[in-house]
Amino acid sequence: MIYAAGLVLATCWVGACTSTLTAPDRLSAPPDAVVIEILGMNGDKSFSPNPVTVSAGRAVVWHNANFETHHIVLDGGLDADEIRPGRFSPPMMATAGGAYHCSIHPSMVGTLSIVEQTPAPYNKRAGVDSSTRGGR
Ligand SMILES: [Cu+2]
Repeated sequence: MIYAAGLVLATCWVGACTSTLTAPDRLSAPPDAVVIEILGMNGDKSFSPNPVTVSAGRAVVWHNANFETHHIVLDGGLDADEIRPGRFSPPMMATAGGAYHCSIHPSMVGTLSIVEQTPAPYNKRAGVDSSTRGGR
């Protein structure tokens, strides 16, 4: 049972799958992910870098560098779930930018901008589509 669960997580870790959205509190970020640091409750300075611009399709993770638990929600619907101190959110596929905030501390606000880039043929990933959004 434990081995099976670990295998599923490892599979999702490499690719993109919806079940990653239910597995918060990762100990590390994917090597190609864009990391946004959660600094604490400080308005639009709660996150670094902020605002951040990410190429379409890149994985984005939040790292909680603060001593409190935070819960990142994008206004467009993506939910990065609760992130305990020192942990990472599940990787979120950057398909739509916009404002995001902490649902526990609504004063914590940030902006994620997505820029389209000409995709190289080998860069196409199967399974990255609208089904990776949301999760709840
Ligand atoms: Cu918070």
